Amino acid sequence: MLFVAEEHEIKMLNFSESEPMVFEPGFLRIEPGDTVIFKPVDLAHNTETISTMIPDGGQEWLGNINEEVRVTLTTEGVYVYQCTPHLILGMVGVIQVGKPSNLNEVIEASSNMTFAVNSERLSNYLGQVIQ
Ligand SMILES: [Cu+2]
Repeated sequence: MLFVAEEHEIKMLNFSESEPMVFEPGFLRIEPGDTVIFKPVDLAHNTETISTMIPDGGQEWLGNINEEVRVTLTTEGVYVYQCTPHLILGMVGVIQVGKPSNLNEVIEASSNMTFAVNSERLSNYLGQVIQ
């Protein structure tokens, strides 16, 4: 079978259908070598990896506010990222790249995080990871 790398878009939004301050989709599963593009659809958001919640050797990224970010993920694992100004509002997202070898470490690290609102969001996303 021929492997073709794909591109996936994640929108940075003030509102999705039912949730405020949200990445859409907030959980994304891709194959190693695929590219993710973060689209600043609404203003005042960014995307930044949480360094304790990515796989060993995984790519980190840090976007400016309102900046479109394009990242190709080749290292397998679970990546958690945030919108820095809205982290306290639970504006986080999860990308699963191939096998989720670091899932337990990420779940453990997530237990140290506190959010003012949308506090179930991160655990909901992590619950969608497929072993
Ligand atoms: Cu934001």
